[in-house]
Amino acid sequence: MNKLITLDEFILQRQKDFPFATGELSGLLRDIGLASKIISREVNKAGLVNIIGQAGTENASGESVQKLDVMADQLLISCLQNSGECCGIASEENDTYVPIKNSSNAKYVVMFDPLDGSSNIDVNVSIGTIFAIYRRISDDGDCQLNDFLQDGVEQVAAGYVVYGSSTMLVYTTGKGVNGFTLDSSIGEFCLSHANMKVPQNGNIYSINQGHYNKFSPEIQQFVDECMDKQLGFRYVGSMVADVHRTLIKGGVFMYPATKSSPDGKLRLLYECNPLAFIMEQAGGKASNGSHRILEIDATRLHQRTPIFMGSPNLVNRVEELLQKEPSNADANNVSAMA
Ligand code: P6P
Repeated sequence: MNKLITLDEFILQRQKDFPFATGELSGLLRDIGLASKIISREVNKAGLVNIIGQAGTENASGESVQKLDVMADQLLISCLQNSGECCGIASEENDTYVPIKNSSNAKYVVMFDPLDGSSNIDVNVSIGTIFAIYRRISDDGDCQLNDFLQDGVEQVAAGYVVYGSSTMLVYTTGKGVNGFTLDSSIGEFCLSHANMKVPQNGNIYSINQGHYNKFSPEIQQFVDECMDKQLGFRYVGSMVADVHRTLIKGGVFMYPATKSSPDGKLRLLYECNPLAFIMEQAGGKASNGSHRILEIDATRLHQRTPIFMGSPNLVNRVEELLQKEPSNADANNVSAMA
């Protein structure tokens, strides 16, 4: 039987990968792991304690907030406050960033979507937490907005937790991707998916096909090609679940621009960048159709971006279609989308 390696043990082992590592990043990752265990417990008993349901408030995106969203957000903030390693956070649930006063001189900022896919909570479908860790760029003292408006290539670590048939934490610090499954009997995340690699040639496409009529002609053509080739079609409607499946089984996850959402729906800083970092570290690609997600200029905390990510063969085809010289008809269609 292989030796059980817990997340904490793994993080400490890998700390040696970082010369002059002072353990602060390791501490942050452990604190996020702790918050995830508590969120998992609450998510798994949601139906029992009737904490499902509209909290009555709206988040920064104007979407109705479920009570679990609020709980997850507050839990992550308090764990990060206690860590002493984080000088500020930004989250989907908060209009602006939140300086952490008792560790204002700490080296890192953390951005997260505390409970992505929350509309699926009521129907017991997988949901997730997504996080990105950056080194601050401002001087000591309270963190500043520009600490958060960094391009994705500056991430020092990123990861997600998927609360599904099991709870898994998957993360990278830029030296590969590793997955840990929560063993509730001992309350530990245990290494279950070492050195994860995405299949280079995928055969699953994942998109909300219900929006087909709102897609550009190029995306409609790609979807048509997938159907003509009889690729598998899977769409959960929770980004973490769809990306996790793509990471393991291959394929392409897409949330393109549409006529009503010219920048797509998904958030660059705390959804697309961390998941793109993981996908690239696993040998996949993550693009907005023309550029690496990780190189998109971050200008606003809650900015959106179209995203195509997964097996290189499929992402390359999407980019090829989107970058071909538009015919007159296409050009007219694209301008009509604006
Ligand atoms: P649609 C969940 O609400 C979410 O933010 C992502 O997790 C998911 O990929 C997307 O929205 C689903 O959006 O428009 O297909 O329902």
